[in-house]
Amino acid sequence: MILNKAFIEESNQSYSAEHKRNYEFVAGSVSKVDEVLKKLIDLQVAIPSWALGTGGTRFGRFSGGGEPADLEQKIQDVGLLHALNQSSGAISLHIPWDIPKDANAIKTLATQHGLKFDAVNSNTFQDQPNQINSYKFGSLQHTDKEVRQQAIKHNIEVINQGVALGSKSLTIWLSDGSCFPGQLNFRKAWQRTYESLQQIYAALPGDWKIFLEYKAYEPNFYSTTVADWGQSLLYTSKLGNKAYTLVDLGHHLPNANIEQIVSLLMMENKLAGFHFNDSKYGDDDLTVGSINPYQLFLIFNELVEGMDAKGMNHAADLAWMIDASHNLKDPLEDLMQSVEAIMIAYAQALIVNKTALVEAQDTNDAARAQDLLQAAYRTDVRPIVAEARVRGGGALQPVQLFCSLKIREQLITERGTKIISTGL
Ligand code: RM4
Ligand code: MN
Ligand code: MN
Repeated sequence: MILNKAFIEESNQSYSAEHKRNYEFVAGSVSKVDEVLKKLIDLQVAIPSWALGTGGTRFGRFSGGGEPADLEQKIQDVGLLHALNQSSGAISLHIPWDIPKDANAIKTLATQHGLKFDAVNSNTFQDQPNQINSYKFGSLQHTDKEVRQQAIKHNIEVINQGVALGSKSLTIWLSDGSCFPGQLNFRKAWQRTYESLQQIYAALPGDWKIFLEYKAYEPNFYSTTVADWGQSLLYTSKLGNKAYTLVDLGHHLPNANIEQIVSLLMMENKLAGFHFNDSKYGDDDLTVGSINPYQLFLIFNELVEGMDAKGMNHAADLAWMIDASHNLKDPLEDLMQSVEAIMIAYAQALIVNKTALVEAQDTNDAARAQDLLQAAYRTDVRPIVAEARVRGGGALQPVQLFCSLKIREQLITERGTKIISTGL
């Protein structure tokens, strides 16, 4: 389904007077608003192919209907999102959930929708039908060399799939670890994992990067072989300058100071980018900004500060990806809300009075520093984000338009109610 541009224009027209009032009000209090708008228009957030269907939990799955049946339909769904918000111009694939049968045809389809391919993700946390060796006791860390070889081979195949699509990076998330004390020799598991990663690293094309996620627990509950940012950084530092640490917001122990982690990874030029989501307890994969939008703002504040200190291009030098998937909401509404939350946090970080903040920090004025951050956070930047969307060709109110055009109903008519798309 392709969205008719006229619907967007018509809808924008109906909201335009109200928007103009709101935008002029906030724009008047923001310095260099045009620079902020430009940065917002440039930032593109990759949509995970595994989040376009209704997510399940380990207890069950309640399908929402009209889910994409194959990769082509997933690309069409991301195309819809991008048409509405003009900020979802990339897709991140999970292999083997989404193996392109004809890479050229898929690439052409993506280009028609204005989409690029962000990092490709490997999967050695599930056994696939016809797989010879099992990952029950791990993949890259496994005690059996044959299992490790199989997992290495899979990662190299994923790189090759990515090359065919024009992707430039491989994301590895390992579920490897142990559930019981004594089950695993930590040092040997680390060494085996490192040697496996070295082989994958050696297969990277010259202009490719490898991103290594960490996760504190789940599905292993006693130890994880890449458990935290320190462990990921140890691997990526030893691997070389094409290896980076990827921060998934849901992968920390409760109350971790993620913004500090981000700042230090950037200092070391080792921050790959993000898997954005939100959580209350663990790897909840909830809509970005739905639980703790202040933390998201603080992370963006460090990002903007760190990227500017290093002269980085905000849109191009880090990987901006969502890794959220929900079992209640319409997946497309959920993803639009996630992208919007990212844009809001980014806009708020861009309007922090940096000169004053540096001064407050240098003079140990903690009260002033707090005021400065919260002044930005409490500014309602939604009209600025909406203005950026309209200038980029998107909708002023993407979620409302999605609902009023009855897009999900149309997708259900086209695809039926019984399809279960691959993913979580
Ligand atoms: C993991 C991790 C990975 C994602 C899988 C589906 O918890 O976040 O990035 O690929 O879930
Ligand atoms: Mn992730
Ligand atoms: Mn996760």
